[in-house]
Amino acid sequence: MRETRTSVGIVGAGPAGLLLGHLLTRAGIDSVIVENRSEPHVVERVRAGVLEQNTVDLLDEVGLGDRLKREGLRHEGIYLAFGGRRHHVDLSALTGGRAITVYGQNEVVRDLIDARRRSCRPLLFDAAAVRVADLESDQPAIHARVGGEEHTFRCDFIAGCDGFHGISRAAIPSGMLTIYERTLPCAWLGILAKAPPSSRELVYCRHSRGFALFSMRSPEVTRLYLQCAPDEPLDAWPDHRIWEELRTRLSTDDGWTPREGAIVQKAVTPMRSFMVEPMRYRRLFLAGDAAHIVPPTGAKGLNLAVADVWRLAHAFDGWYRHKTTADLDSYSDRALARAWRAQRFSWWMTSLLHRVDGADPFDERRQWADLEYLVSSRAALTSLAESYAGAPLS
Ligand code: FAS
Ligand code: PHB
Repeated sequence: MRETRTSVGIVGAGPAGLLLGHLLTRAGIDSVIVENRSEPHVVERVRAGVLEQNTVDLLDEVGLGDRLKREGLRHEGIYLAFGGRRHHVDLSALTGGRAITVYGQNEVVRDLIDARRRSCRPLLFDAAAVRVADLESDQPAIHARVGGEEHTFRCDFIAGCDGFHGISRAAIPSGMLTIYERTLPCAWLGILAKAPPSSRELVYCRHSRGFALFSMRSPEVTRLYLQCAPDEPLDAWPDHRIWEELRTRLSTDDGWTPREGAIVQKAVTPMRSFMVEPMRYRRLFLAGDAAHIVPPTGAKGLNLAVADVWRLAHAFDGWYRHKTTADLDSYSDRALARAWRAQRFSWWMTSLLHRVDGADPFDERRQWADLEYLVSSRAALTSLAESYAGAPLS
């Protein structure tokens, strides 16, 4: 059994864990990242694709902006579509120049892994039987079997960046946490298609048959989503049926319709809202999906994970540089304040644009009036734009 001493032990090599490792390395703070899946799995996993202005600014500030600037697609607006018409939301004009950038989460992860490799700091994939221990002590530990050998990483702090299904949150004594959750009665069927995007910007669509989203990954690849039942079997959706449904929901009276192409990936993602409070237990700090899940309609998941580790890295830096616990002690409250704002916005976007089975005619007409008001009110559009483009990190 090998025992290694480090400052911050990080569980999980998703965007949260990898970015935290990067920020700590820049601050001269030692860390180890332990991931239980393989590198190809972590890199190829298809997830988010929209980066807020502050996420792009931070990645650029910490030396991870080159490929993002070269290959990312900066969008100064989005479309809202309903009743056969697309309505443009000029994010940039409504927020004094803030915008979003479309750049796949897996590209962000690829850039972060490359940076970690260049730093020569430890990044362990395929770690088995990962568990955290001694949380009551001043030197908590991460235990894992790597390459068939038992490892113990003795840490000052542990960052639980292991997502919703990870072990970090589960390691906190249950009485110490309050959980808020809501499972939505729908899911998203998402596809990647080899088709040049036929819209320059994203289209969020409310249709009587359900929500649909037109997004993209590059000038050659379109990313599309359909609202479906939570337990929808994928084999009920042959490619032709997916395109038929996308055409029906997304096509608008001005003749716009999504360009079709070979579907290279498809998956159903359940939709839930989940929050845990506090995001800390003694020297274990939770960040990203390990602490909160938002419905993807607001494109907030990845951006929240980035905001959490930006704040956590600051807090660790304050401890190692000045031995102050101020930011460590306020981390949970401040991260939760931002997460609840993102939860509010994601829930609002979801209720505005999704069809609710069994919704009565009053609810349907009220949803319609909500959309009509939104696209006709600069004040309402400004509220959407500032939440969607993302508030500066603070
Ligand atoms: P992640 O889940 O990305 O990373 C956690 C890491 O920890 C993973 O690599 C995992 O393998 C590892 N891990 C888990 N258990 C472990 C253990 N026991 N030991 C060691 N490592 C362990 N957001 C959007 O905005 N738009 C989208 O379209 C979108 N699509 C999504 C689709 C899916 C299927 C999911 C699950 C999420 C999606 N999200 C989307 C949200 C997503 O972007 C997350 O918010 C983001 O991945 C959060 O990053 P992390 O907190 O790093 O968690
Ligand atoms: C995506 O491109 O994957 C995407 C975009 C916007 C969302 C969710 C997902 O709200």
